[in-house]
Amino acid sequence: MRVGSRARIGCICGLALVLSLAGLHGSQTVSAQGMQITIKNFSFQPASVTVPVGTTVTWSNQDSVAHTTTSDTGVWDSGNLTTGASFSFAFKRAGTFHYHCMIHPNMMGTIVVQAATTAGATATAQPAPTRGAMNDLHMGPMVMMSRPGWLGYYDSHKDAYLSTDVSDRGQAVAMHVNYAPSLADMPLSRTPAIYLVKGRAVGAQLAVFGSQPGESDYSPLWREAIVQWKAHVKPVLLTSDNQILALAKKGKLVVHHTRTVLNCPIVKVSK
Ligand SMILES: [Cu+2]
Repeated sequence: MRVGSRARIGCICGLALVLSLAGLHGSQTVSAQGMQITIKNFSFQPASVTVPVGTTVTWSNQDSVAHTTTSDTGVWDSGNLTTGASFSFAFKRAGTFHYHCMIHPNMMGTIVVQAATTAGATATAQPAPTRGAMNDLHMGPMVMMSRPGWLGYYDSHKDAYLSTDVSDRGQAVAMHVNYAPSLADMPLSRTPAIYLVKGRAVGAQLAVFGSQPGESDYSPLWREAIVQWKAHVKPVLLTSDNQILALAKKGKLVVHHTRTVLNCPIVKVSK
């Protein structure tokens, strides 16, 4: 829900980290020997990766249906990958390579291939590119790091976010994030909602945010609202909180507001 007068689109980099989230796509992980991308739940996971030149990227299909990994510009095409099948491609030149699934064109991904000197295989200390207040606070040199991220909807566009801590122990284990019970003490009024669809949903469903950076009520601490479609209703793609609340009013779905708080900073806002 848009609360502020204008959404401020700009640098929302964290102070200490430069997260090389490429574009607006999801997560990334870099390993020295190669990059593994899983095709699962009708998505490329991670959807965006940054790798050094020379990296071999391998896609493995773990879905029950066939998919392809197909370069938007004809650089590679796996053909149909059935369940359990994989395809590898060695990236010999730097550049940004967008790709998709031929069968499900809404499945998209990006491979950013960087000159070897700029893509660290592990977190590497780099000289801070700018001098400023943070250097006066003795935070040391900036480091580059890669970590998983996700995409979520806010007012019908996609934002990229991280998930780092949750107040529920079971979810912490399931999501591989920190268990932080004290997050639940955050006042309700200070935690905008993150809507998570449970059970039946369309394949491309993502989390839906009730705010984003630039809005007056934005906070990286979100109160989980669980959305469930009524049994007789055919799910549609949910992309905004207004849409969810309108459908709830019409009796199409149920929104269950929980006391669980998630720390999910939005790190990239799209227009
Ligand atoms: Cu597909």
